[in-house]
Amino acid sequence: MNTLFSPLQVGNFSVANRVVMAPLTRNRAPGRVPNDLMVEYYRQRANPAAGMGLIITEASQISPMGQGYLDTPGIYSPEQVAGWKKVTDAVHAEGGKIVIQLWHVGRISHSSLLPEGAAPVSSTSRPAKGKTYIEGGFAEVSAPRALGIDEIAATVQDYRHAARCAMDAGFDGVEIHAANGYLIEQFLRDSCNDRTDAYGGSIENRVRFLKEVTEAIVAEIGGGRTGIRLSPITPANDIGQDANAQALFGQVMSVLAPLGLAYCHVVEGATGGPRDLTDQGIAAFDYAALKAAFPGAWMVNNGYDRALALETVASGRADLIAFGKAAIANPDLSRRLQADLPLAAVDFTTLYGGGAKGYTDYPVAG
Ligand code: 8OZ
Repeated sequence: MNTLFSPLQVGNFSVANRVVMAPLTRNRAPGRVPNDLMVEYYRQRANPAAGMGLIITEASQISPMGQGYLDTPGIYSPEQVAGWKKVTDAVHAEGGKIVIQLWHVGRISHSSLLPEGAAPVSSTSRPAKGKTYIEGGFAEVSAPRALGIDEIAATVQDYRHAARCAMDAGFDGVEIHAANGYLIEQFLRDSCNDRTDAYGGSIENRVRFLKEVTEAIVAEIGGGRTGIRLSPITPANDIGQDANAQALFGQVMSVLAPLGLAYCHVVEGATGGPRDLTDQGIAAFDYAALKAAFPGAWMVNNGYDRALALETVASGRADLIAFGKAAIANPDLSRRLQADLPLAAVDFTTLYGGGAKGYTDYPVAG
């Protein structure tokens, strides 16, 4: 029987246990380049005998236009590749595995973060309601501009370039960030996408951008090095609910299934919030139907504690469990879970930005 602590082949790479560090934005890359403090943070969590079987990096923008928050790292320039190479070398020296999350925020951005003060880009020109974090503090997101057809093709190439950069930086793979109301989801959901061209309207059209991005990355680095993250019903970032999320994500699975992806990572419920949204009038979602349609490994996330994680892997409902706050506060998370030691709580005041405090100073147990 599989347990949370048994190894698994995930596409082209193997993991020593099923405890995964979720992608976690920390805003500690001034200049957008990974630095030595980040090397230490990931190194501390990398040895699977105590830490994670797999690390997913913080979301990393694929291009200058893909950035939406202050001091998030990129994966498109030679300096960024060199910075990430130090991270992957440190993780691999500990015996760990690491993939990088490829991110384009779309309309969840602010002009002050973008080249020449440009407007953010999206599937739509309608702004989201919400705030981002820029130089000096929180600010309303800026109104976006809808991408033209030729610009969509160029953005797909930016994803492909970023996947190549990830390989040059020594990553075991990439995770496509198609969740949480960012660019890919801005195309997916009919609550946001108001296009009338081949990328809007029908479910097939709205899934087209995700399909082209995923196919381009798979052509560049192979399906066995590619994962994807989805969040079918999250209300994050003012994305709104799709009129038929079950059918939409059914089509996403039809598109992904032939591509031989390493894994699919699903945020269940509201990102960082309740797992069950039916009391908010949001229809219950059948995640098992998606899993049944996907041939790769199945990763789940959102509010998993020890008991739910153990039961979920043992029952076969998922293969891998991604932990967010617990992975920040417990560099030795898999050892604590295995020995049933108490978990340290995360300090919310040091999540975004800052230095070593609340980042590399969380102790191991004992
Ligand atoms: C928290 C703060 C900023 C970004 C996500 C990348 O929700 C994020 C994110 C989370 O996927």
